[in-house]
Amino acid sequence: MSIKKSNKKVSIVMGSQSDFKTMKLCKKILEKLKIKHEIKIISAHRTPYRMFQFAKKSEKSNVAVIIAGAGGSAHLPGMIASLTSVPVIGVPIESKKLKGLDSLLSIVQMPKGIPVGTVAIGKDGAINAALFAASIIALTDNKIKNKLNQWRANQTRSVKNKPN
Ligand code: RP5
Repeated sequence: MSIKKSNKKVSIVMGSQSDFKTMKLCKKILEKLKIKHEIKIISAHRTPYRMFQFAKKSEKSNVAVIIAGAGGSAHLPGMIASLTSVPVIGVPIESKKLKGLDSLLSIVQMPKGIPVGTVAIGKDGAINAALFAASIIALTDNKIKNKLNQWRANQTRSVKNKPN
């Protein structure tokens, strides 16, 4: 089966401005891989109508993957996933008091019926969320597939044989 260019974009959303120091790493990776994306602050509890409108519109807006970062009682990824069939990847933000364990458990423990793909807490998670989104887009976009393979090859090359 030949893979065609899909021209899909990734939506990066987060519950607060304070999440951006983590979520900007998602943006950085998507930029490197030349994947179209948008970035927004959407809070499930502070801006519930914004969240509803965003999620409902996502299927018609050429969004292939939604990456949602949230901290604490992190219901944003699950709430968005309940409103759209676009795949949602949740990034547990490292919270001050519980170091992100609260965020991780909130996101990963979705009851059956509405899945949210969950990555590691904090910056590693943000990077992996972008790479995972890239893998999903690469299924239907050869250019992105090549970019992703190149990125991985560079990573492999950067690992030294011996420590110094
Ligand atoms: C969550 O509350 C956000 O995702 C953020 O991680 C956390 C704290 O938000 P701020 O008090 O920094 O705005 O909704």
